Amino acid sequence: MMLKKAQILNFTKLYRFGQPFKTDAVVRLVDDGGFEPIEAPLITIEGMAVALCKGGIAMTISLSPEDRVYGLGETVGALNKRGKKYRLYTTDDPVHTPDKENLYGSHPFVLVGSALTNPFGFFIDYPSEICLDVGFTNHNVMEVVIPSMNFDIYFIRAEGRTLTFMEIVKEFLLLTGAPYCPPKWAFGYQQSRWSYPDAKSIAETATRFREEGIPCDAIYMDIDYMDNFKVFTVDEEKFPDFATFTGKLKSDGFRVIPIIDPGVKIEDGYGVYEEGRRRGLFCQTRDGSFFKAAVWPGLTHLPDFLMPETRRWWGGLCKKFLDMGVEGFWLDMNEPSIFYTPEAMQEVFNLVDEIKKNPDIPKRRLQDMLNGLSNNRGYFREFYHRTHSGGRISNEEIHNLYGTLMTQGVADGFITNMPGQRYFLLTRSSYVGLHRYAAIWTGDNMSWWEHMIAHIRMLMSLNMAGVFYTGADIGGFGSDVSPELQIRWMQLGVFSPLFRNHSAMGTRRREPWAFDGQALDIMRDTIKLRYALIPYAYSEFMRSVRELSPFIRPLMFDFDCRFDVEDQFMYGGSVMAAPVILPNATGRYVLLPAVSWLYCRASGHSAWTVSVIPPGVHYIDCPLDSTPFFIKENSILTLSEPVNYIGEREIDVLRVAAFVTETASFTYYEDDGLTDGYKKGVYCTIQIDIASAEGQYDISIKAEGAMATKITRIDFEIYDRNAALWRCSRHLYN
Ligand code: MIG
Repeated sequence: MMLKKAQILNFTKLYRFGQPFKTDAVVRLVDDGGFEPIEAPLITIEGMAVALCKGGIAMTISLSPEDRVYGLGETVGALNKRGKKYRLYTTDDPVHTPDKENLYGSHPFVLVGSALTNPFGFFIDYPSEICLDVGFTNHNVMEVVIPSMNFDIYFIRAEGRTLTFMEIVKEFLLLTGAPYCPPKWAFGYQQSRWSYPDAKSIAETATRFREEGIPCDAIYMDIDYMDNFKVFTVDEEKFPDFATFTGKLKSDGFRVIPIIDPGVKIEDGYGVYEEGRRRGLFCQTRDGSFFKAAVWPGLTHLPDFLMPETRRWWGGLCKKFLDMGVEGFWLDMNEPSIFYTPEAMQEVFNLVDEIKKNPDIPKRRLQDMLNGLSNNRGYFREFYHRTHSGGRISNEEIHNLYGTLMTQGVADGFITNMPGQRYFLLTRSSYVGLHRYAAIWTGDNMSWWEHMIAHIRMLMSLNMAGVFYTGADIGGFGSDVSPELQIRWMQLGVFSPLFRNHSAMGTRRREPWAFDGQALDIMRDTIKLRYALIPYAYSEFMRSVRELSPFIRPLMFDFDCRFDVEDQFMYGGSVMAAPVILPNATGRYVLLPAVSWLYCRASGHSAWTVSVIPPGVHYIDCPLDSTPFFIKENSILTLSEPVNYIGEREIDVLRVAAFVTETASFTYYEDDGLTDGYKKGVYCTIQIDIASAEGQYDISIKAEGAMATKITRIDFEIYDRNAALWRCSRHLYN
């Protein structure tokens, strides 16, 4: 076994096994001289037992009873990963039941520890399957199997002092890079559907939002906008004048976000196909012919995104859409998803022929064969990518990178064609490193109450993996939704960075007006609450990115508490969300750690019922028409009047809601929301400090920065320990 070791950053040691494939996950690279060889036969590293297993390596870590295991990004299962098996192998599985081991992304970053032990983290940089048995077979043992001798493992732990979970995440982000910032409008509400059939129906949907007075910033175009599912085409009959269409929508405050799938339809005369074939940019089979995979367009070729040339080509193809006013894309099917291959389908036909001749063959065999068609593991061993050294590598060996490489191509297309501008980019499949230039959504969930908690868990786990801007389809993608579930899910959506209502073909409509009048009113109020909170959410999101600390995190990360709470989360530093996630409930239990909390039951953006609740476990009332959240003792929230879309008008009056028993501070943040200027310091802040002083409050506000703030007045609503309200206003003279 070839092994060497290097110290990186303050708390990270890299162990390099063999010659790993370069994934681009890590930004802090070590050159060859930075390593020291490990000579002795290896039995343990950093307390993990290492053994040869299945042509690769098995690592065993013993867990103490109080250890929590967090991380792994996008997976099915609890926040604390203990008690389940996971398989990191990207796949398009649309049924996220609790027994599933893998989903669309691979995020091999794990945190282990508790308040009693010295927490540590590790990241295995390896782009194909990793299997983890996290205290499933044996509650006190975690086993990690990597079927390869070539990979990097980064081990994060401090010597002589204890790292917190927050510090471990920060170290991981120093290693892998700062998270992506979408444009500010991405914090608005977004409407999607598979599919709005044509330009007319999208325009009508947009108009309806404005007529109903429901804020909305983006509308999605699912696969039916294309001509016969041919990627980078637009069906001219359904979308006759695309540039005028996007321009009109933009002037009403809507961004249009088309979907892009990787499979290129095999069809003579179709330019993308012909160019890809001519330039040899598709994945090949062993014999050097282009690999054929069936997806939505029928038979397609899959672009070989491992080749920089293919990524540049793909990024360039996006330009046509950017020129027509598109400012965001949504990338799907990039695990990659394969419905079947012609060879696999031929086997089905053969079996059918056999059954025709011999009726004794059990029909079950046909059923099993059909079930095994889509995304059969064997397909990924049958096609190859070309490497930069002119060799080739099977998809199986770098499987988890496919979606990330595709996304990189599109991100570079934006950066080249819209220099200095922020772009909106959402992808389904992902690997570590993608968090620097794109966001993900969590795929095809269902309209099940059970998937609300799955959404909350993924928000927290993905934030640990650096994907701060993320979310699940609000209301659930597959199956029909009840108005109650849709409302409760929208109330969770208020605290989901990506707040997108999306649903599958054939399911009940989800636009707020598709329900009864009362449901519509509640949804409008809920979305307005989201917009009212943007001055807070955006400030805290941008701070999280600057400070490399997760925007959304479990209570355990902020408080020295021993409880695993999976259905409450911190949303920035001042707010805890505690959505109602059970049917027919008019309230819920909450665990309030450490301090007192101001419970806000918000029916809309201004009608709040508030009460102060001491630390402990409490049952809180929360009828269907109200969104529950908590303001932490001695913290501050900044709000504004909701707008119909971000940028509709300048926010010049800030509303501050604060719960102050001693002192509280908050940094309100403002930038143009559209460019990368923030990276060069082009933003401004208002430092707000409030101190309680004998039934009064001392308030100090201080604007700073390279830009002048637009805020001219701040209206304060300060609650004391009895929830008594004190109001005042302050002017800013810029
Ligand atoms: O095979 O484009 O996850 O959001 O609406 C299904 C149609 C393909 C899966 C995506 C979903 C999208 C759907 N797509």
